Amino acid sequence: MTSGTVISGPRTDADLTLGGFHPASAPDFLPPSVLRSLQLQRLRAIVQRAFDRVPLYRERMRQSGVTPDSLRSLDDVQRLPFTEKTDLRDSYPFGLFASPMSEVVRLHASSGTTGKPTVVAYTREDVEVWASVMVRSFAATGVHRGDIVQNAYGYGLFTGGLGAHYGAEALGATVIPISGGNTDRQIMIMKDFGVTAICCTPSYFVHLIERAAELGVDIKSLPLRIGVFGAEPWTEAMRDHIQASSNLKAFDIYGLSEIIGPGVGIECECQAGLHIFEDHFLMEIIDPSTGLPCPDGVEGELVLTTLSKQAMPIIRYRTHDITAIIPEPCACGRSIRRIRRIGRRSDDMFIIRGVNVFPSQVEAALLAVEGTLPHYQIVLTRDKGLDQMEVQVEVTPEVFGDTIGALERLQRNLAHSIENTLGLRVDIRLVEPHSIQRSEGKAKRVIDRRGETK
Ligand code: DLL
Repeated sequence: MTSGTVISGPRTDADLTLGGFHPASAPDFLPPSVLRSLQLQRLRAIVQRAFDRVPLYRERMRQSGVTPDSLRSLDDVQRLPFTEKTDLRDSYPFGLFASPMSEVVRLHASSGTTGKPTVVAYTREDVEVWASVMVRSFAATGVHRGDIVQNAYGYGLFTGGLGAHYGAEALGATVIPISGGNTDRQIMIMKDFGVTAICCTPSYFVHLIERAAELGVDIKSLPLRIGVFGAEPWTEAMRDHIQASSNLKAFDIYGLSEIIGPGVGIECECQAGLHIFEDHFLMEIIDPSTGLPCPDGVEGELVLTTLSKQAMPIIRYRTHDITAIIPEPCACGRSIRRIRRIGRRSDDMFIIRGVNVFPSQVEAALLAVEGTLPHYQIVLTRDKGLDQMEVQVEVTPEVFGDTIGALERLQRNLAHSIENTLGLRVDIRLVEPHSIQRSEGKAKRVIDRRGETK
């Protein structure tokens, strides 16, 4: 048994349906004081490992005058230097590894927007810990042995596919490793195999719903119960759309390759924030401009430290994901704390005529108006030095066939909804169904052409 797997607990019938996994015996429910001392013990060990084995960490710790054995409390983590994505890029490909290649059993990589990808490594134990947090993730949503899981996250260097695969399999569910894309085949399999749970990005699931309708498949009549959606920001309005157009319950799953992949955190059946698997990931929320800690409940940037990853420990990683710790305990009884849904990244923000805009605000404003589909794109241009923002949004086929007057009314309503949210007048372009490119993975919401125009 590895540190991440289930602590032995009662063997009941429920145990058996979960493939031997009993949620109540998982570290999700540890008394907070036990959890905190486990975290401190692991923090000290991992910082020592990073210090001993990774020159970059040793150098940084020396510069800031911190030694691993000077960490006396969890708050002492704040004395350690941050790690940025550029550190991973600068150490490309293997410079941050803390294990010899003979112990590394897996590599993944995430394609950055520029240049070389960032590479991440796993020992056998790391892969087991990853599977264990994914087991706990699926179990939190109600997936169990006997479920048929269609895994439409991309397999390959992206962590989504294999991460969800190992977890679902370890839980004892039946996995269909279909990967992303080939939408018509996805729908055929979903129907013919009696799929009960699906994993993919929320934007891809919206596409699947729409394509199923075109193929005459009524998603609502299928046994599909649970959707495990993540890898990109989405809104409550999007969840409402998904749940209303299918009969499944849609859960938000969070993760990032640098930390482990999917399975850093997930919503439980209460759907009220994401529980972070704190026994493996130490979280902090900081003010992104000062680097200082934010009190619970206050929004800031999520900073994560891996507490058990052997091949590539990551200390105080600046995720750029904006969220807040939810101070109240969850009704599910898990003691591991929750964060709010990640609606945005600090580097997603763009500024239009002095107003800070996040794509998720636009999504929420659009979906508040009936008659649109959650397919939209924001196009930024510059005209005579002035920034322009156009929101292209697809309308439903019924609306598209409507009178010019009705379309103009919709356009006005959308413009108002966005103006109310952002305090900014933007151009709205209603486009016909299917004209915005569908993504099989992470959706691209913003096209910034300001550099191309005058
Ligand atoms: O997207 C890992 C993953 C796979 C998560 C499948 C969930 C499901 P990366 O490609 O490294 O890893 O991208 C990580 O994606 O820093 C966030 O900005 C964003 N992200 C991931 N999950 C969510 C989510 C995977 N649930 C980056 N909500 C992160 C909002 C998310 N953003």
